Amino acid sequence: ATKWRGGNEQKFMGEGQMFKGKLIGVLEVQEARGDRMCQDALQELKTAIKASGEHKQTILINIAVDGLKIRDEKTGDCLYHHPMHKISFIAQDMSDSRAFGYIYGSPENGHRFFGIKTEKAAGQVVVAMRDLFQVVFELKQKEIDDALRKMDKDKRDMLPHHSSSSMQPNSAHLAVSAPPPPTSFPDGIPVPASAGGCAAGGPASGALSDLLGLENELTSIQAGIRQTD
Ligand code: I3P
Repeated sequence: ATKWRGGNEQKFMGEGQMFKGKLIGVLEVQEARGDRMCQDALQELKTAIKASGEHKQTILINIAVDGLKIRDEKTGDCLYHHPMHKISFIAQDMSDSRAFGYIYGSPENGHRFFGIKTEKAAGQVVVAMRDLFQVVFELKQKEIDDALRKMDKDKRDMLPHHSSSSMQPNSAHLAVSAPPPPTSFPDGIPVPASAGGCAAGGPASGALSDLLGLENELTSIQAGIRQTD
């Protein structure tokens, strides 16, 4: 079961948590998740960098609410910025306590594995990413809740003759206001089947598609939490 980790939000505001490391390499992978695949990718990247005779690029890893940023340590340039909802898997190197990797991407654009050597124990970075998944999940829940409240209010404003209670069944499906532990949605946040159709027209279509985007992000974050548990 997921432990409730309150009070973590502050750690991930602004620059968030920072770790030193080296970029072992980046490799295209076929799947969004899979430990065996990640272990193989790490070994392949390590072999390749060694064979090249080059030093690995030294990096700073920022872990914050807007995602994970990999910067060049010397120049400070941001090399990659990866929002958490597109990080689908994290794997610690089984043969090296100072290495880990994660998969970033989407079914449309493909998945890439990022192999990283850490200055200290890789577990520290993995724990920070897991805690961040939790924090981002809670923030997204709040955003959805606020969006639903606003949609209900807009509907009431636009349809003064409808009682507000007629809107209740719709929002009940999506209600996430009570903060249950994320594992209480084993199959993801239920989105009403009719919602996609509704998005095609009507005054609330913009708000609804935003909401569905958020729901998808929430579902991805949830998958991340489950994986890191
Ligand atoms: C170095 C050694 C270091 C490694 C470094 C290698 O090889 O393996 O452990 O740093 O990588 O060059 P050697 O012992 O032959 O000098 P990490 O442990 O941080 O990977 P680098 O050159 O890519 O920094």
